[in-house]
Amino acid sequence: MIRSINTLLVPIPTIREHKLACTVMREQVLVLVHIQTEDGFEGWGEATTIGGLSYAEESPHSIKTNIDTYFTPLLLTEQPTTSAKAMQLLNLHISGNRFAKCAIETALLDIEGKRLGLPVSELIGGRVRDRIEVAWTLASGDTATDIAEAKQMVAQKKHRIFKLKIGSNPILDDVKHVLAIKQALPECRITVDVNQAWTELEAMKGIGLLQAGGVDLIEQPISMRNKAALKRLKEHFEVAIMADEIVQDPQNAFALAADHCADVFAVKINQAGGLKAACLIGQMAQLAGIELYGGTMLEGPIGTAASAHVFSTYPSLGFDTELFGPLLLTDDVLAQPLDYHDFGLTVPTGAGLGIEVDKDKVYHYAEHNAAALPK
Ligand code: MUC
Ligand code: MG
Repeated sequence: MIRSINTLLVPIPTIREHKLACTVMREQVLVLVHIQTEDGFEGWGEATTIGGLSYAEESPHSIKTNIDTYFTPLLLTEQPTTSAKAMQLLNLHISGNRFAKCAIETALLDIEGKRLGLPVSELIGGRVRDRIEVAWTLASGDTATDIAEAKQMVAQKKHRIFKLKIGSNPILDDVKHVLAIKQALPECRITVDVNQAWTELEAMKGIGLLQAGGVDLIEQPISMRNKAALKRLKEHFEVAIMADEIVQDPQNAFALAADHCADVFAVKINQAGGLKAACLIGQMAQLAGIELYGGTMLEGPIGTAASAHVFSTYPSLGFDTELFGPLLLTDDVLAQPLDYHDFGLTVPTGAGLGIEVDKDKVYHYAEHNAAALPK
């Protein structure tokens, strides 16, 4: 039996400004979900968005409000006995709200894993890898700062794949910035994320120049509403084109996969609507011959651990992951931080998510946000 479901808004400053085409981030607000059961188990889940409502249709506040107002009464009344039954119930009675659903499913799977003594990865298909490589996103807004940051990351064996956020400057300025970084780091994989900022014509020009300069992957160059144009770009260029914002729930991923609209899918647990939905998207991509990339909604450590469990189950993860969210934050909310070393992250092995949340830290940051405290 579920005894309680509490939600908290936990804002944590970022280590530097993080500039995307749609927003500039100075903090990340983690929406944490804490579920307790009558038989003494507790589970944690997390949802994040990027820049409030800048990136997607849910915000930290909408996630908290909708869980408190709609999800929690439904779950406490119906008392589903498993995470699968809970998700069935939520999907039947609540439309949309995939980020909120993801946070709830994460907490319930954490509990289920603890009860069974198994890591979440074993409940959602079974892990085939214990370590995953992690890219870093250079987004300071300044070329020299980005190069210095990247060189330091390589020297410290933290990251050797770099993603650049572009799309907010004139195309030729962005291309110059990317190619300067590619030239300064010839051994590294350099990818760009345009976050939908270009028109199809701009994308034809920009991608052509980036491809000629040796860039390795182009992410969501155009609007998520223009599926046909994404397919045209994918067919026109040799460089791999990755779908991100356009990949949403499994239903919509199925249509994209069937139509082979991209070379690579970025999968994000929040965007997918949960961990099992993200596994399903991975399986569909695999069947359609589409490569996989483990994406991030810049989650903190709880969402990142949950994502790592999902990506550990993918038979192949050709373009690796970008699970660097916790490293962008000035503080951690775990008793023991996630294990990042040698360019990658170790998938936790303990029961459930395999992490221990530092409640004092959580409440310390939540107190900066009075409305965030549990009732
Ligand atoms: C996105 O669009 O991929 C991932 C890394 C980052 O800096 O922003 C996110 C969102
Ligand atoms: Mg992206």
